[in-house]
Amino acid sequence: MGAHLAVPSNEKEMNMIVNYLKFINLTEAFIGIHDIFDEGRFVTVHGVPFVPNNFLKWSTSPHLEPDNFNNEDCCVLSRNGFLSDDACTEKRNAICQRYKSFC
Ligand SMILES: [Ca+2]
Ligand SMILES: [Ca+2]
Repeated sequence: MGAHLAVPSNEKEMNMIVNYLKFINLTEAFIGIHDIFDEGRFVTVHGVPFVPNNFLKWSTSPHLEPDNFNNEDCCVLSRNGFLSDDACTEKRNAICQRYKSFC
């Protein structure tokens, strides 16, 4: 029944999040990937190492991400579909994910 910061697990989920960001006119939002515990080793909220894939990649413009600028340990997904590290203390919207419960 719980929810957590979203971690898109396929292209369909990724597109759903990006389309939602566009729909509510947000530039970016936090998702469930971070390197809080071990700098440079990004993991999902499930504790699984994050490896960029064909649908979820680091941003390369205007500069290469992740850059850990001022110790950024949380990740935001932008509406252009790319990932950046960002300060966990930034006041931003977050995309959460909840699973259907089975009765
Ligand atoms: Ca970091
Ligand atoms: Ca960054």
